[in-house]
Amino acid sequence: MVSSKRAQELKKEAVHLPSWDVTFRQIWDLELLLNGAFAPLQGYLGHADYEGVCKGMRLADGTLWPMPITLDVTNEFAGTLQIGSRVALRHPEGMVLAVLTVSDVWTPDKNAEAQSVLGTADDGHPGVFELKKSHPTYLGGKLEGVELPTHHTFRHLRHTPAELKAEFKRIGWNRIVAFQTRNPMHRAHAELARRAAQMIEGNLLIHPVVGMTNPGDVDYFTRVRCYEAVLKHTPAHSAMVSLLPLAMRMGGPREAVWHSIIRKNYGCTHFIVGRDHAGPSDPKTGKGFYGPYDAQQLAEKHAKEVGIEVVSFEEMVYFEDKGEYWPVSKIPEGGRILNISGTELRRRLRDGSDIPEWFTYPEVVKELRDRYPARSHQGFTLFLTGLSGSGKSTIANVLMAKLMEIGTRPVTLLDGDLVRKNLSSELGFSKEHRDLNIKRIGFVASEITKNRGAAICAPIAPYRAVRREVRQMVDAVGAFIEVYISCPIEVCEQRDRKGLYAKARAGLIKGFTGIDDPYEEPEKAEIVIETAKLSVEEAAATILLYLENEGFIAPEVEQA
Ligand code: PPS
Repeated sequence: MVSSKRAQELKKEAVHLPSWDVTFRQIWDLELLLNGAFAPLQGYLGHADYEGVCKGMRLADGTLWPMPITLDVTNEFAGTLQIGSRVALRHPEGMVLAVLTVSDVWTPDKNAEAQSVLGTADDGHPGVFELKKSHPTYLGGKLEGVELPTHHTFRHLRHTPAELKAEFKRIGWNRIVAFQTRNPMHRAHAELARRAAQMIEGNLLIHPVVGMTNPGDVDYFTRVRCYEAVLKHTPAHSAMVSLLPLAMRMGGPREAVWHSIIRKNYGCTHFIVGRDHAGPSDPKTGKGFYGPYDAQQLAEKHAKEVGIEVVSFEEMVYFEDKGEYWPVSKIPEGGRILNISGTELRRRLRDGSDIPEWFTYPEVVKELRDRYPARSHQGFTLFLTGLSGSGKSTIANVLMAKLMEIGTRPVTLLDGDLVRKNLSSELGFSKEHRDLNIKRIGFVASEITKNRGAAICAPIAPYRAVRREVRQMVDAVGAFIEVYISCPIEVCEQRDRKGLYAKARAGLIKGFTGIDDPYEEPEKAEIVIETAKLSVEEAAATILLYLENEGFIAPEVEQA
């Protein structure tokens, strides 16, 4: 960050500079570059540093740094720049946050980056997915910070590294163990963190990530209220909470090393690394992308060089015979243990069933129940995808009528043709426009879902990646139910209610889905309807049955 005098000069200079509006993902990196959490970085990595980091976790000068931090931009924007160009980095609302002096411009090989940094190039890994989604050209260069992004939530829990260090000094803490988390804390986590503080004879910093975490994680508003509740159950003055606005890459071992450097920069002397630190699991197999203790081992290996002590912990489980939490390997043979997995907890919330006191605190249960009401009170999106003429709209209309008849939620139909007349009236059928169209539908559907309504979408949505993006958007606020309206192209073409297939065959429409444009079939749709075999009524009944079985439609007595 520069002085206020220099900031004024930079703001004046920025009027004449090319501007880059930082994306939702980039804002977190920028904040931590500017506030010193990413020290020793002074800006975005140049090409040589980037190569060194990807290949061997080191900057060109040999300094340990595990995660590539670069600014990804479009080819068009990069084309307007030269080495030495200055770029104003702006908040999406327009404020100048920093000025970048470009030292390097290059096109990365994202597959190679993913493979070396995250250990896989599989899109099922959320970090790989985000990486591949980012813009194609990277910029490197030093930054001059004008203004840090402002946060309006939980301001009392926000600190820059310098502020946190000053706070530690003020309250006389000199041995501090940081606990990283992206989940709500339950008794097992609180116990683990308490033991770590006891072991090091120091204090505890609960340091949750509130930037980008794993898709599907509990939103940070809910989580932070849970952390504050946990704090009330810890001895006064022994622990504190501070929020870390980090965009995680979910990179397991490398992420753990990165996290330890960040915690060192925030003034911590110790850092807890538990089982599966920042390790996502493969949605296809359910297995972790990394071994459960890989992250711990790599963090331990580099701890000395980082200058922080890693406090390694294994999984804690509830030892019923003792009524206490113990590390799983210390439980004697035949000892009775209790554990509730994340999946089981979600099930209990969904069904409204009991969440026992040994597992978590009553305040945490209340927060989670408010945030995740039983399914019969949740919003959902039914996302019908399939070829033109497969029957999406007809089925969607019948479904809308039935759901309105049931009457427990407001229902909105976002039919493909209708959307294209209103919301997406200026769009065509290129891949780019189709993706934009689906993102818009997804955005509206997620708003409806968040407000506990039912959204029925019926676009072709031919591309898998954007359907997955919409799924993530909606899943974060309610339920996303993908319904593949499957119908052989020959049958759709025979029906040809709008005469579009005939036009496409005659070459009057170019890029028609199924004829000379792709349709990527869903791989994991919740429901598959074969409209060549079922009537419209049967198709709608199948979908309603699914909603009933999954608890979205409850019996009338329960609704009351
Ligand atoms: S997409 O790909 O999801 O954005 O398409 P969508 O918004 O559902 O719009 C599809 C409707 O537009 C008509 N139409 C075409 N479809 C596919 N390809 C091309 N080139 C095309 N041009 C026009 C067609 O009537 C689709 O409606 P449905 O209801 O699917 O038959």
